[in-house]
Amino acid sequence: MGTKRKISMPYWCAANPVGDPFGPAVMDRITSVEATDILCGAKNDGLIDFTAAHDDDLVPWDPYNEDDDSQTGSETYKILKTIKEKLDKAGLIFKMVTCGLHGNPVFRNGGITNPDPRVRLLAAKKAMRALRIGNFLGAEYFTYWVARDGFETQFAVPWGRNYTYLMDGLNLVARYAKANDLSIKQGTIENKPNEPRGEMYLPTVGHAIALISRLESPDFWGVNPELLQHEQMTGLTGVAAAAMAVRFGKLFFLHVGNQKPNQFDNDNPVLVGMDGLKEFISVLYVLEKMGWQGHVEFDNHILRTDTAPGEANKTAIRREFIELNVDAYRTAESRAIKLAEDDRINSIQDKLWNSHQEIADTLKNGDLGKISGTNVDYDSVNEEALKLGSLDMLVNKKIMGM
Ligand code: XLS
Ligand code: MG
Repeated sequence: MGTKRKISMPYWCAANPVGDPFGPAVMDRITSVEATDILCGAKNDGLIDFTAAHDDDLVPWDPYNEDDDSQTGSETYKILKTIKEKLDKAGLIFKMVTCGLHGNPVFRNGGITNPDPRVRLLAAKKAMRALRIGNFLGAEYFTYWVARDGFETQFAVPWGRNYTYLMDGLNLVARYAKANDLSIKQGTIENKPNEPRGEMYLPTVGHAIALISRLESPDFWGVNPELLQHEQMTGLTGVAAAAMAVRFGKLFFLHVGNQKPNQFDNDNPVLVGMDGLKEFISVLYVLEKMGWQGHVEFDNHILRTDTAPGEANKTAIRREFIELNVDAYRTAESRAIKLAEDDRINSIQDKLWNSHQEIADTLKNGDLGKISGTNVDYDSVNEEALKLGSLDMLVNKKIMGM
């Protein structure tokens, strides 16, 4: 059968007007209410199941009016109410909220790890407001991605304390969600190696999982790695990252897109771009084999070549972008499921992984005397060639539909 996963398309991807460091936005901008209409349309047509947003994707932040989300007469409340009504009507589930701590210039030297306590306080209050907004829309997850919590200059960081600040900030999120009985029951950490900072404090999935073990409520927290982008930016593989997170019960959901290894954060749509086809199918294959039940969330943008200004384009191109991503994701997913069900691959793996069960049991049971007393014939083990190359060729041919 295979797992047909639920799909989330966030506001910041669908609404992205696609600027880059070398040129301004190409697409006409849309409001959060217009973005809601595009997303609800995609839900009505069976393309997506969930959505997600930063606080700033929905309503602007005014640090001098920090409770505007709760004041029923405010413009902020009116916009949020309109969005909620539209989402409810379409049955589009608002799955995750995240707090934007990268855009506003006050956070240019970091949000929750900023060495200046005044900035950390602003970040904490903004995060609490984002949690309330998420609760209003029924979000289940709060995501912390490292944003500007990082550095370029080694001597400007209060090392050690920066990780204490990080833990304090994340502990506050979990405490606020629990104390107010918010709809948000879980948090996720999204690692990234660099960009926007030269270096970030949580560059890998392993860093994030290690940090979680030191938090006040480790069960509240998991990870949402962005694959392929955030691992492959530094040449790491998302396959091992995903597998480790699943094995530790920490993969809450996945951000997906495409990436050419060792480049800037490409954020290409799934499968689109020079590389990544086999790597992405491999990630989905591993998740299928490991029985992971979570959902995927796109985190990518329209190729700049595929954007165009203009009133008609602003809706049509964004809609085509959602269709392209869903088509690419479902294509990769169905190929991954076929590979997981392939008898030849399964029987080769069985021979590689499930031989000599008595020895495997001895090692698993860990009885020191029994391990010392068990012998293998070194020469016969050493003289076996594994033929992993032909397994890989078989997989490649199947990916190519041969
Ligand atoms: C940036 C991140 C970001 C988060 C949400 O690289 O992927 O978009 O997913 O803030
Ligand atoms: Mg992401």
